Amino acid sequence: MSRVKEGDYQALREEVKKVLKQPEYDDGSAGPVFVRSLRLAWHASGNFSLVEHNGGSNGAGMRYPPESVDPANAGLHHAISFLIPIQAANPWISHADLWTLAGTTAIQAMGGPEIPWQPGRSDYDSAEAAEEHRGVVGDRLPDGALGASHVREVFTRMGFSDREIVALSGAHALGRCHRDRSGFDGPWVVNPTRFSNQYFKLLLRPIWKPREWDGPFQYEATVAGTKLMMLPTDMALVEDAGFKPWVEKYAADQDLFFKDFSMAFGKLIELGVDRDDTGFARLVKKSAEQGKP
Ligand code: HIF
Repeated sequence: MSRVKEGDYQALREEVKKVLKQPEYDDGSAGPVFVRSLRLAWHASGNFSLVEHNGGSNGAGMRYPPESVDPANAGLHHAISFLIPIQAANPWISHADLWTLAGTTAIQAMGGPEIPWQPGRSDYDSAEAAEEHRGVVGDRLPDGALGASHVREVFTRMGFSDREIVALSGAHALGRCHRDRSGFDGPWVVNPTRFSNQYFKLLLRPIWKPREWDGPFQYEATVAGTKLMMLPTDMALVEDAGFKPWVEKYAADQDLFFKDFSMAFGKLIELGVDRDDTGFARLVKKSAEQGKP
């Protein structure tokens, strides 16, 4: 990996693009796991709570226990290992910035929209990570086995509307579930390395049946010879009266989906990032100080 000039994020995006192609891995691309790692980015953002004002993508606490050993994050070490050479050659960028940059670069490289991104996130050390996430990991991250009220609760807590929740869920056009990670199995769409509105089109088709197997409850259908899947949380989007109209709109209008996804995802990766006037992101202060008047 090459070292690029400090602050040259465009050059760093090119470095990320070089590691996207991984012929031996999954469907041949590191892109989907980078995006899920927007649980490294998202993930880190995904356990953010507006109420308690901690978690979020600032800090990159995912590198340390308890988050690094949280089963909800299983498999994300793949994303970390693909990014290590870039981080090693460019120690000037924080992990939290690199992970968010990698995820957004991957989405665009796979045919998706450009996502607004700015640098400035700082990393925690291991003690800060443990303190920041004490008692909050696990119950914050969404559980794919649950229904619409769970999805709405998790995302409303992060400040997202029904429209934004449905748009974000379109990320499941990428990648797949792995038996040895979540217990679920299979991709959502036929071409899981191409960002598109396929996921919404498929959700609306009356093809989904409960899968009969020894794994966790999920739906399955065979399309163009490929076995596809939906999680209960995916199916919840067409079962809920607040979510379904957005599934229909995004299935009919890919441009609208791309526009809404870009805004919602841009918002997701800014959660928990407090910027000062210069754009530098401070670590969010912890409960001890928050409790003071
Ligand atoms: Fe996912 N998601 N996600 N997801 N996700 C999985 C995989 C991916 C949920 C559950 C799962 C979002 C929200 C939710 C991606 C992107 C995003 C897996 C399978 C599960 C179970 C993991 C495995 O077995 O490897 C739930 C319940 C969500 C809330 C509704 C995000 C929208 C905000 C955050 C999002 O961007 C991607 C990409 C993958 C594929 C990863 C891969 O390794 O291929």
